[in-house]
Amino acid sequence: MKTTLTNDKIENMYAAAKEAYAALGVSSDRAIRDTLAIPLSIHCWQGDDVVGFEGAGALSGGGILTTGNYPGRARNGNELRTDAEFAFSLIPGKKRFSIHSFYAEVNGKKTGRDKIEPEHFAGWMNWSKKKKIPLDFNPSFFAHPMADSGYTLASADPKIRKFWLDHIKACRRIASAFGENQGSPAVNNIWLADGSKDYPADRLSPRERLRDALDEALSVKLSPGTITDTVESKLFGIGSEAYVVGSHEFYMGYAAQKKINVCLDTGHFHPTETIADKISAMLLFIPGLLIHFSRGLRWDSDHVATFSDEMRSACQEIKRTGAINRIDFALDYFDASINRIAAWTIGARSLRKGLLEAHLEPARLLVEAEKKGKNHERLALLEECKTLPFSAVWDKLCLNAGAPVSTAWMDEVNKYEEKVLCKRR
Ligand code: RNT
Ligand code: ZN
Repeated sequence: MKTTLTNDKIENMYAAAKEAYAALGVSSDRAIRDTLAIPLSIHCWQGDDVVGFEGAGALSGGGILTTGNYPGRARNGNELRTDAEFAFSLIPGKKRFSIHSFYAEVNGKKTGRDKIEPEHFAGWMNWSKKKKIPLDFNPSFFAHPMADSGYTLASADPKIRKFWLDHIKACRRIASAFGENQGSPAVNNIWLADGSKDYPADRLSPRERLRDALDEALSVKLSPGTITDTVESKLFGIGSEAYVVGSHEFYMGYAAQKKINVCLDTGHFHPTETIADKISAMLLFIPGLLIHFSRGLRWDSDHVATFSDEMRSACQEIKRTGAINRIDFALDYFDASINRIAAWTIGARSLRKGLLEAHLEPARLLVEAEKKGKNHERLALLEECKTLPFSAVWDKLCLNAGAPVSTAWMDEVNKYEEKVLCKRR
């Protein structure tokens, strides 16, 4: 889609915007710089509909579901990496890439999830090093026969529990190898769907078993500074409508006790519950947060993330709390009904926008108004901010980062679709 924005126009509009923000005590140059420096962890699984490389068909189980069959799903590591690189070129600022354990490349050999090793991720680690894209990791407790009962680490069956315990231990070693390889910690995010469709008679025992399993897995010491252990809760999923073992309260308590990070997925709460207000409260008790930006829509928690009020207020809260360096920003959704590269790009550009907007807030003035008891001024300022020339600063950010400005990226996606994606049959 054509954009009429030439570089000259962008610079001129930016100059005027810069003055408008400066009048409120905000440096837009600095906002752009600081925003671009924040790494966004892009989730690999949007690129292949959460199928992975184990030879499975469509995603099944684990309370999550991909729908749609838009052409061009990535079918192997090379396609997924090539697609990701292309998407990265459309997304301004620093990027990371998050992969699941079932994206292991085992060269046709059958390797159980309980036996995967860092060497099965050599392709990923070489790519990561070459492209300077740090990796994050996720054990995969779904889409597997050992997860068919609906229970994994919380299973009452010791054989099943042992299998998943070996899996999580293997995953932590792999994440730590990523951290070693990239010289900075890899986030290892633990999410499991264990739960039940209808009201259980015993809610406690599975939670005790999950706690004990996590205790055992996390007690394995790894090189310091190579891994950030994180736990992700959920309110309900498909087939776990009545009960999820790893609920918010469960992991909040667990993480506070163990001093590990919590992952807040924006789609994992009651449909009217949002995460912004949780941030300052949780950061008092745990070292940090991973945020999975997603978009809940009715029963689904995994629609493409957009520049929504929820995303914007989460970014605002994080900036206000002064906690940017304690947050890992990530995307988590999967939509197979649209071009997958566009899906990545829409979510990531929106999140970058949310962060920029938060950096452009006249924080000092807002706090001053509040301290003086002038809450009408606080509200008035917030309202005025909504119509400041934000898009001029956003366009300038894209220009500075060498990323396509405005709608220009959509043409690129269409060309790639024709040249590359449509040839995958
Ligand atoms: C599912 C969780 C989880 C997954 C990924 C694939 O509800 O949000 O993070 O989406 O691990
Ligand atoms: Zn998630």
